[in-house]
Amino acid sequence: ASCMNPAWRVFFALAPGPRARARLHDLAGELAAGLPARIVPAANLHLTLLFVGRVSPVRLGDLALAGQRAAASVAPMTLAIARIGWFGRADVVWAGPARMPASLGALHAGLAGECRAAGLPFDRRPFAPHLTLLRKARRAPDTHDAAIEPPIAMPVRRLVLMRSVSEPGGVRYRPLASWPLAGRAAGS
Ligand code: 2AM
Repeated sequence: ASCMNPAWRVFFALAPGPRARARLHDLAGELAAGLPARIVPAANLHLTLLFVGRVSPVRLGDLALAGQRAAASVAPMTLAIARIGWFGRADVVWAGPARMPASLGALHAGLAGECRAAGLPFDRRPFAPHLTLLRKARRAPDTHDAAIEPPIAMPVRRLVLMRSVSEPGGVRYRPLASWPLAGRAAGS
């Protein structure tokens, strides 16, 4: 019965450390000036690698194996968050890398491959790495498509499996598990 086995809404993500988180939240505040929009709380800032969606918690073991395997083959990296963008359909203002770093693409592809092999669902749309800064932004900020100067350095050492939970105060993301990026850096 579905009431005994409710689905969880889960996704794989990268979480900014405290310095990057603070800078991203400051940037969100600047971008929100004069815009009808909602600032994403600092604690909620993340970069989604693969959106899995609704799955039964009985599949957590499979998700953990997929996450662990994908993380094991990619080296730690520092992302340069260098660009501001706006998804007009979703009313989202975001920050992200200016170009797709190879290691980030490899992590996304690895996760997708593991989830496919395990028969786990996931969003198959093309990967557009971003951290959502503002929601319900019905206009683009003036700095839409602008560079972030200097870029925000976001060191990434772990892959995180997150659960999205709706609470009275809004959505909240709870880390369920995480794995170190344990691959060797290219050329080393
Ligand atoms: P967004 O920030 O651009 O909305 C939790 O919902 C996270 O998963 C968010 O980072 C969200 O991106 C992302 N996501 C990716 N695909 C999604 C989908 N099909 N439905 C909901 N969230 C999705």
